[in-house]
Amino acid sequence: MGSKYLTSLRSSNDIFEDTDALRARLQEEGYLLIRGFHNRDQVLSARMEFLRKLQVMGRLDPQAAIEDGIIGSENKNGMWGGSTEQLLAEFPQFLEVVNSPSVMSFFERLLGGSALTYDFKWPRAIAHGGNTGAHYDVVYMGRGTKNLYTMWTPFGDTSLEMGTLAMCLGSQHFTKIKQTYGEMDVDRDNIATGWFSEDPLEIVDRYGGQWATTDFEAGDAIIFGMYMMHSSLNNSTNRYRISSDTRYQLASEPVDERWVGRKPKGHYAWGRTPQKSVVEARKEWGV
Ligand SMILES: O=C(O)CCC(=O)C(=O)O
Repeated sequence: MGSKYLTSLRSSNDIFEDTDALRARLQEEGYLLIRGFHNRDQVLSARMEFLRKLQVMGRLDPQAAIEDGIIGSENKNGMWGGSTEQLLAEFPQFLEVVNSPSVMSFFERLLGGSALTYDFKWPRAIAHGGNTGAHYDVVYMGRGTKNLYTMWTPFGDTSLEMGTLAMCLGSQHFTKIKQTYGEMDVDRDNIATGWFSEDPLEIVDRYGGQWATTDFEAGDAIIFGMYMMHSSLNNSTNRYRISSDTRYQLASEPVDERWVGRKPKGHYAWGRTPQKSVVEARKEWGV
């Protein structure tokens, strides 16, 4: 932290009421970090839904208090990506947080019109050693408007050591990467993982930019666009890092049909063999 590779994210709470300033910041810096964006008590109730699920799955340390979310001996993630119907059955408090009237009205204000959220959402509990490689979200959900936004919400106070989300500042302007990797679609091109790189330092050394992250508290959220490269830090603790990523856009713009409706079809071709590796693809793209 404080090196050429990693700095702190800045909060946009000071301009929260100023829609033009929020838009300008999102445009210039690629993200909006809002402290206390959600109701903290609701976030903590949703956290308990995930913890109870982990307990039922036998994933928690049985000696520890459920609230602590201590990872059990199998050290397995919980990945619960699903439709509104599936999530409503298991995690109704979670949906109350990410679909809340205040979240929707924020996106309506930011985007300047009626907003919708993709039905498919990605809550997850990341075990020790887990992390997410560097990627643009567009490669997973780029078939509708590109004016689509991700909101990442931690469900619990989440220190750097637990594996917070990190933005690559400046990556929204990596023209060559946007024109090659950024045009990829994992279901069409079937490139393994969809991650551009698992080496965050390589990106800074070759393309510039600087990674930025912060400790998060329950209630905080970060919002960013489809061409903001991001990854997560490693969870180096014995506690689950619980978070979700959810998506929002103008209702008047085209949607990526894989992620909306009662039974969204999701990724339908990605993962079939043979897959191309990103290393091979990057050679072809020249990036
Ligand atoms: O939570 C993570 O590890 C990754 C989340 C992510 O990639 C996203 O929010 O788009």
